[in-house]
Amino acid sequence: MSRKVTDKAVGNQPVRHSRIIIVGSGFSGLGLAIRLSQQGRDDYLVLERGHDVGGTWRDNTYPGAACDVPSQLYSYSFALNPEWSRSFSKQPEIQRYIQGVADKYNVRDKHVFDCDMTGARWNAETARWEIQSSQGAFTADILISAVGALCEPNLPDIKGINDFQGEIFHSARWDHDSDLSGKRVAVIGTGASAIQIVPAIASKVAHLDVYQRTAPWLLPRADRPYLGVEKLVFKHVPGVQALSRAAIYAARETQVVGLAKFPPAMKILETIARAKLAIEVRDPALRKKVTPNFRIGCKRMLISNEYYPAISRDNVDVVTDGIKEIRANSVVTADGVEREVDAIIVATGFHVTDSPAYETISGRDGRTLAELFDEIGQQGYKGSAIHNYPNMFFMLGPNVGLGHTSMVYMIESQINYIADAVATVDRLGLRTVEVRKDVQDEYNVELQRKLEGAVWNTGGCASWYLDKHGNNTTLWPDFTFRFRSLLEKFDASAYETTSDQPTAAAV
Ligand code: N01
Repeated sequence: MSRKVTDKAVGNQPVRHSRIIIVGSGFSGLGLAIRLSQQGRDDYLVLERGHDVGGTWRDNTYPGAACDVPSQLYSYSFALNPEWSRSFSKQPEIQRYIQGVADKYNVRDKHVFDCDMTGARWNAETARWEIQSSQGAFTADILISAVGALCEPNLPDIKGINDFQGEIFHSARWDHDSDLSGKRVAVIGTGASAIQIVPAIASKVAHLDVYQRTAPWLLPRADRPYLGVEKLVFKHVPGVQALSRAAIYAARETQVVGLAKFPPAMKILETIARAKLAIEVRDPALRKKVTPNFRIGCKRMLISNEYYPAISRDNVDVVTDGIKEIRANSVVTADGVEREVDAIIVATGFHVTDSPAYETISGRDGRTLAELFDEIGQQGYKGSAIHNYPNMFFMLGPNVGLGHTSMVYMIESQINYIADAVATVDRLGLRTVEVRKDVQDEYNVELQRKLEGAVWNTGGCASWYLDKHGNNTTLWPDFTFRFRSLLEKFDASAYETTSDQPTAAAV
């Protein structure tokens, strides 16, 4: 821990140097910052483009936003919250929880808020990352990307969309000045965000058109408020909350059998989903429209008790003809029908495998991550390192995503690994550390082998889980406890290292 945070001027430009720079302060960046602080470090900074911690939970403020993983599990293991108001918390409560954790662990003063990283370039001579940002230049010995996968809104390339004269905004950039009451509204998309927005606005708009490209599978949402007595027990009886968390974890983990190992087992969930559809959508024509045509689990399974009743309302239409163009005040579908609207909500997801952030990071050979991924697809090692990007680690990198349980569990696994990596670099006096190409290649061959039979690859759907090469570069294909044990310790032997100290050797 020799090099600390310092300011120095290069020419007229002040350059701030920090031993470690974390980019992003959502669940992953914040959690890692807390761990570094707990290790007694103060030689790190967190650059956060927003004005607060929270990441996707700060940004997604659309009506109805809530988590589809129970809060007992969708929270840090080191900061259990006995005060959750319900089993599946809504966005404001989750955001308050994250803010509270940042305060409790006193890491806010390690943050530079409103600081958008616009570029990062590896300088082999100085063995440092040179970072450009909206708040000037920084350098770091170790750079950690914690920007997340669901942060860059994906705006659909629909003819005329820029000429629309009414209100138009993405689900993750909700315009709270907009009052949709009594208006004719279109929602484009029927993913996890849209199925929460539609019930939240259906009763107050005059008319709602839901533009569905692919019908999603929906399962029941076992959501309920916690009783006061339950909260008291969580708070005062040791072990009960941890036990509840473990039970939720174990129940969710059983889904891996069907999702990744033996997709025919997904029939059980499909039967439940079909029954729900039959009960909640009474109109046969509408039911036919919203019946999915792929195996459940291939795309993210959604949970809602309110979506089907909402689309069954008289003032809601599900439109399945593709959108041909958007005009000044209307949406026109492929069948030539023009529907007038006052507002359009674009709930079309995020740039996951083609994040614009990748264009800003240049590695050892000068290539950006975007160029590399364009050629070979998103590939990394343990979701945490990428060959050609020395002294750089990734939170939520390639193949860390999940469709069935809490991402916070994966995040904490990566925190273990990356915090240990940084400690190892210090302990061994390493100047550079870069994952070996042969190790990374072998890791990815094994990942893709496991994914071959998984429902995401074989279930007959198109999804953002697969990249343009047809590879699943987003999801972890196994039980999550295997990921946890794989990342328990930093494996320096998988890395090429150089050293300041001639005697240092990889362990
Ligand atoms: O985005 P999505 P999301 N024209 O990509 C459609 C997390 N999350 O924001 O299925 C017309 O899932 C697209 O159609 P299709 C969660 O991880 C969690 O809803 O590709 N339609 C799809 O219907 C989730 O997976 C929570 O055919 C177009 C929709 O838009 C992730 O965020 C809540 C289109 C996009 O669905 C993303 O969810 C919210 C086009 N050009 C989000 N392009 C919870 O925890 C896309 N679509 C509850």
